[in-house]
Amino acid sequence: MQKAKVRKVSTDTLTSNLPEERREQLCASLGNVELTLLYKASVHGYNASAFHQRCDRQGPTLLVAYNRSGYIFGGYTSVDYTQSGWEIKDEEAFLFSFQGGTCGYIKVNSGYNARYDDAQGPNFGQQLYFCYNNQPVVYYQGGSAFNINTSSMYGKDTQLSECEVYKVEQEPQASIEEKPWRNVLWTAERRDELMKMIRNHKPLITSVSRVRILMIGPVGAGKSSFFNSINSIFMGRITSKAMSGSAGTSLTTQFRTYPVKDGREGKPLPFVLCDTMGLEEQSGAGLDIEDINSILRGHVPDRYKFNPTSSFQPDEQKASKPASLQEKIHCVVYVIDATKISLMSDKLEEKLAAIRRKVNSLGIAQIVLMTKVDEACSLVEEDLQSLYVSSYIKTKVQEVSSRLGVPVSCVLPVKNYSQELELELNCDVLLLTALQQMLNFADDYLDDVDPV
Ligand SMILES: Nc1nc2c(ncn2[C@@H]2O[C@H](COP(=O)(O)OP(=O)(O)OP(=O)(O)O)[C@@H](O)[C@H]2O)c(=O)[nH]1
Ligand SMILES: [Mg+2]
Repeated sequence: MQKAKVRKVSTDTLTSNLPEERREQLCASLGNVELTLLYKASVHGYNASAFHQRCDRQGPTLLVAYNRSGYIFGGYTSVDYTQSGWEIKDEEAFLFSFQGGTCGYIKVNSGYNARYDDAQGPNFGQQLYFCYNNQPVVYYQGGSAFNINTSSMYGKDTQLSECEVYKVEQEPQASIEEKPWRNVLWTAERRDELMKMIRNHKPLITSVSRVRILMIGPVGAGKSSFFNSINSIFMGRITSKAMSGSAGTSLTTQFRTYPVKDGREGKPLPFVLCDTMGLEEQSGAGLDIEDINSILRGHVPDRYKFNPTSSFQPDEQKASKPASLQEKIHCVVYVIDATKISLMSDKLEEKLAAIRRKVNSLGIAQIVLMTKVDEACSLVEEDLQSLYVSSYIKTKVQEVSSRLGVPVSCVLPVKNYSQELELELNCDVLLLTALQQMLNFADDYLDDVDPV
């Protein structure tokens, strides 16, 4: 359910009730899509046959319900309505509800019986029925396809004021810019040159033998994967030393400082990638801003286990004398998932802004690594070399730059290794370019820092 690129609701003569901002959020979670309004209950009737007449055999659809208490909620199914009388398996099905400015998503369990495809009105998992009994109501009964809380989903107000079904279609192509907006040489020579520059990099200050780069970002953004990807390039094969994957909360729970070697028997490279637990929007969950402060100052040891409810307590003796410059962080990298930028909540944005203020106050260099560009744009998924001609990626880079308040030139899009079994030249070039830039930025910091 990712792949973002939006716009356009084509409504023919029907007028959509879906506010622009809500539509954009939904589109962002659905991918490169266009929405066409097929059915509108207030016009066509809260009536199962009217619904089927307009919505059967239309491919993927998004149902959006509205109640009088102001809730907007519904569900997505990627499988046609056909009145087959079968239980429908649909691994992509999900439910959603807007709470405040953010959209909550609920996955329909493992895909089986995501819907019962009968002649009645729309349902999800034979649990949540819309236009139930041909009435403007929503009806929920428990079951195993998913678990919802009816008070947070629709404020327990079962009376619908509207119910709309949209056809969801992939936009044919993201548009292509005539000229690339950044120049990259996608050649093996360039990759080798970047590797050589990184290998031979000498931090500006002799007391610092390795540049320490700290990765910070929301859960699942690709922090650990970035380390794995860089490690893979220098090892010459895909590696997965840092645990990566997806879970509701951060998979990484320890502070890890990863040196990278130049090949299996090779020398350590002049940088260390520091991996952290993911950020979460609530306070008391995920990585804590006080912990970040201690990491920046070089007080937190490798393998320190984060505790979201209490921050790192430095050893009193150690904390009283400042850590050496070598132990401190020289460059902070904000790792942001390109497919989640529009969905980033205000709370998370505020948390990131607070971290930025902290990092700014210490004068440490900062960069944004925008990951999952392959998932964000179908053009790029097909060919990574389209990255800098994709107008969609360009808008995402601008969006992340304005949400985080960093210049566009500090946003570096990459695709991490995630499911590949072999290294790929284009991936390497982008990842190495990003790493090289981190080393340069760290140099700027070291150039300016007081060595004492
Ligand atoms: N397609 C694609 N998948 C990616 C990319 N980067 C990461 N992933 C996948 O995204 C998921 C999360 O990646 P992680 O590296 O574990 O993310 P993280 O930021 O370390 O997450 P936490 O430690 O849980 O906070 C994994 O399944 C990765 O394979 C990318 O650039 N493209
Ligand atoms: Mg991780």
